[in-house]
Amino acid sequence: MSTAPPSIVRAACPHDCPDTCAMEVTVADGRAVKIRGAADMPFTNGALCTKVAHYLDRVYSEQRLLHPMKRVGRKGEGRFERISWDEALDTIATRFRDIAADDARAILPYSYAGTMGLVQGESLDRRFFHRLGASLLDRTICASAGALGWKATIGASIGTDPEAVIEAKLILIWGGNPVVSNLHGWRYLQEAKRRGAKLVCIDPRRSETAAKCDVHLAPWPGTDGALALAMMQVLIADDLLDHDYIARHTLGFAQLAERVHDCTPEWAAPLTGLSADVIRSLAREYGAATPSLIRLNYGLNRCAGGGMAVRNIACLPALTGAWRYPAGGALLSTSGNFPIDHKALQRPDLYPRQEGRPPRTINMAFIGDALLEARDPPIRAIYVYNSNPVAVAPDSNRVKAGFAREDLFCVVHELFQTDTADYADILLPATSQLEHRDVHGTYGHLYAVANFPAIAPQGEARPNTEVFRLLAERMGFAEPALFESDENIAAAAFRLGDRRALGVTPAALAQRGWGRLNLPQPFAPFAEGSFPTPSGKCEFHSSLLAAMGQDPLPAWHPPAESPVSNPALAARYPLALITPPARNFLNTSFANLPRFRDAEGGPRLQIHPDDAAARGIADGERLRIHNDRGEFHARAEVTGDVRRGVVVSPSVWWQKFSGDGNNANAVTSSASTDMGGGTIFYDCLVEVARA
Ligand SMILES: Nc1nc2c(c(=O)[nH]1)N[C@H]1C(S)=C(S)[C@@H](COP(=O)(O)OP(=O)(O)OC[C@H]3O[C@@H](n4cnc5c(=O)[nH]c(N)nc54)[C@H](O)[C@@H]3O)O[C@H]1N2
Ligand SMILES: Nc1nc2c(c(=O)[nH]1)N[C@H]1C(S)=C(S)[C@@H](COP(=O)(O)OP(=O)(O)OC[C@H]3O[C@@H](n4cnc5c(=O)[nH]c(N)nc54)[C@H](O)[C@@H]3O)O[C@H]1N2
Ligand SMILES: [Mo]
Repeated sequence: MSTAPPSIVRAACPHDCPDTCAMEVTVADGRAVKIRGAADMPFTNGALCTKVAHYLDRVYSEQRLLHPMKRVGRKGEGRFERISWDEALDTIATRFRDIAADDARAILPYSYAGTMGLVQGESLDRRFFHRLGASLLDRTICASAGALGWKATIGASIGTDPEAVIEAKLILIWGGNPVVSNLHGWRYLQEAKRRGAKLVCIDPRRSETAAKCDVHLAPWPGTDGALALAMMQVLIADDLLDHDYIARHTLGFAQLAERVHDCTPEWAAPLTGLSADVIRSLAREYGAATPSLIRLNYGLNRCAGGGMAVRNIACLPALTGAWRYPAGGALLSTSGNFPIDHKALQRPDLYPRQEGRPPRTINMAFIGDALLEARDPPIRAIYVYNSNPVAVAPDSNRVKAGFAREDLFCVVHELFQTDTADYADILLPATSQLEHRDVHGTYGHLYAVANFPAIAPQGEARPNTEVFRLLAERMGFAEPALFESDENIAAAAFRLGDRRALGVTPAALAQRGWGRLNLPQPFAPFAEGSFPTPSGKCEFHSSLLAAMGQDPLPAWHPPAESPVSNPALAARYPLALITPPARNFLNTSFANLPRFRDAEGGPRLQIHPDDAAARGIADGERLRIHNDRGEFHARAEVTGDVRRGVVVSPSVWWQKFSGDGNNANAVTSSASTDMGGGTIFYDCLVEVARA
């Protein structure tokens, strides 16, 4: 018995993906009955990916957490008992007050990109913990190395307009797998191919994307920096340069030329595992093509030299002048185009100034070490939201040991009972994107997208912002900034009136659901130089790195774990493991729901036939993948899609759905990248045996 005609509500895909789709939700009788990509938003183009097309599975899953709970079992066991919101909030406020009376820095917020929304991801949460004087969190787990390498060279997270790439003639897809992780961006790359562009994929394995490109080059993981240096050497030696662009728009060319003088293809060949001929022809082809584009992604920044690798690659288009063309240049992220006032959203000024208590920052990537080893003060409470650290952080045995500390007070705010939730003392139910207000920038295109609640919260679920308003009240905080409404935060999230202002007013954004940034179309950001670096030039010689006391020039930073850089370790653990995003998961989101688990078919390990034969491994057998840090199990997929010496396990599985209670992060390393304090997930030696 329908009482009202169905209505359509505008929404934004909240997930950590460069595509940030605009969506339309059909609601009938208070229930969301259909979700689809907005047809009028150019980048979304009416389509959703295989995951979010089934977002209603997630919203209405019987696994949703529907009311607050407290732990009754052991930590990690996952046994809980229902309590009221009042009891949950009072418990948290009491514990926080007790701890803060000694030193509030013993309280740690822990969040990442469960939602990329500016309201639910970085507003009242940050304001609350700033006001409390809690430890600050350095959010490094994904992109901090590459982002810094890019920034040192280009100045900000700005690059080629992803809609302009269709006119490119040569495209290097480098350390990314857009068919899986940037599907809407892939549509434009494919259109370029249809118009005659040659696509070259640089990836240690034949990914879904590599299979659709004209050429696939498979370097050893973590060696992209050497490949890019050798390309520069060839461009310079063969004079495939745009001298006018270099003279007017770059800094430090002479020093760069000297630095790469000996980085010949013959030098790079044994490091990368590619032949000198292949490297030389790649460089020559790159130097000759106009316009040429590099679509890089963060896959290549998850290694010890990840920051410098991105930096070296970012130098290439300035040498050839590819930035002159809207379709040329390079693209890592578009996020720096958005006029977002992070300070106004997050209000770091609320942090109390206390004698002898400077703010303390914890690197999220190494949360296991922090929980087990941090002193002055030790971490006594952790509040996790928008993240699943027990499953996604490296070296998970350490992470689990940290979360298992009996004296640690742990709050988890979640939609589902994740691996992390199992360690909570207080577990709070969170709303899905269809149940709260938000507004989004993105890192993969040039449109802002708005999100409106389509349905009432499921059960007693509450948005992040609402929980922080309630906690602020219980803590006795009085600052109005801690109680601002979601609507007001959304309306003020984008700075209006500056050069890169939104092309629409907040009212129009709310009405239409999306709006393109006020940038020319097509947009060639550095055609006339004007790089957002201190010098205004593309900095081959980086003033930023020099000021940080680091090598100011492009350099070779080898992987931490490889046969060339660490032969002793490789003698025991000869295979390089990479664990890239699985098509049907979004990090660990979706990986608990049957539809997506079935589609992935269980944890698997791709291994080359020669490596399998040497270990007596047959296709389909259960394997134990191990090193000194730990082990996980997966089913063998014997395939020529990976190069000899490299094994691949699409990720990130929930530990509790993996059969053996571990996922790939049981073996990944918690060493840090060369810059930005990032993670080295794909820089990891293992051995493999039949389980
Ligand atoms: N379906 C799906 N989409 C996603 C995600 C997901 O989990 N699932 N995750 C999202 C997130 S959080 C992010 S950060 C983005 C991007 O996430 P990224 O981690 O950049 O992942 P991909 O774009 O899939 O690119 C990874 C590719 O890099 C390759 N690779 C690994 N190591 C190296 C290396 O050393 N050198 C080179 N050249 N290649 C290497 C891998 O084999 C893989 O094919 O994707 C987002 N989109
Ligand atoms: N081995 C390996 N490990 C990896 C990677 C890899 O490629 N290989 N990728 C790394 C990368 S790139 C990243 S970005 C990280 C990602 O790590 P995370 O950002 O932790 O991503 P998810 O695993 O998706 O966990 C996000 C959680 O937030 C919850 N959530 C969503 N919306 C809300 C909300 O509104 N409120 C609250 N309270 N919770 C919400 C979701 O239910 C989900 O459980 O993982 C990293 N880990
Ligand atoms: Mo990420």
